[in-house]
Amino acid sequence: MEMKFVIATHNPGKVVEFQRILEPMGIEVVMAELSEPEETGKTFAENAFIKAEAACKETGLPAVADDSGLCVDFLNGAPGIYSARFAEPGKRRLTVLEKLKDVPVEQRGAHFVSAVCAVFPNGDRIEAEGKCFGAIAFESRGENGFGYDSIFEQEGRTFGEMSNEEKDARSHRGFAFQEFEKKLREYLTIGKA
Ligand code: ITT
Repeated sequence: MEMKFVIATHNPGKVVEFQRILEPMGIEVVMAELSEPEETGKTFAENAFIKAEAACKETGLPAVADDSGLCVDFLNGAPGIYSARFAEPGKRRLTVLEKLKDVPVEQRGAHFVSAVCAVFPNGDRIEAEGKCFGAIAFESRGENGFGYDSIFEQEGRTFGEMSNEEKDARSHRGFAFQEFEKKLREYLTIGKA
């Protein structure tokens, strides 16, 4: 498909993932100097829309954003939409590990959520969401990925220990963009009809 999107994120870990997921779909990814809008939404989807809309308005180009986070069962879903603002920078993973220090394996369930939103200059929007389920490890393992990847595990391996392909095939963002691709193709087909 022939499509160009500004990627509305300031997170370098996400930039890498947006590029490697979107480019094989035939989507050209454009970087721009963007201001950081306040994420005042109450849901992942609302915050994704806020970021995509701001970037679209600033650049005049279609823009796509992701709002994501880690929801830990034992912490009643925290940090959730506050994942990027939870604890001090550099201490977020350790804070989660510390809070779950004596929590047994059966109670360490967690999931990641990614809400993706694209906004077009005419105001149209496409939304998609992905989730993936796993558990909080007892210690940080693996160097790949970013954010909470090294403490989130599935079948005994953390996302930090997986290759890019393995993560994308099972991650919240991978699933969100699979749905996004479907909806975008429909949108483009109908648009041309
Ligand atoms: P932008 O808003 O600029 O995109 P951000 O980092 O502030 O960047 P979010 O508000 O969506 O993004 O916060 C999501 C946080 O959740 C992010 O900073 C990570 O700590 C964590 N997170 C999201 N997806 C993740 C992933 O695939 N692996 C590990 N951690 C992830």
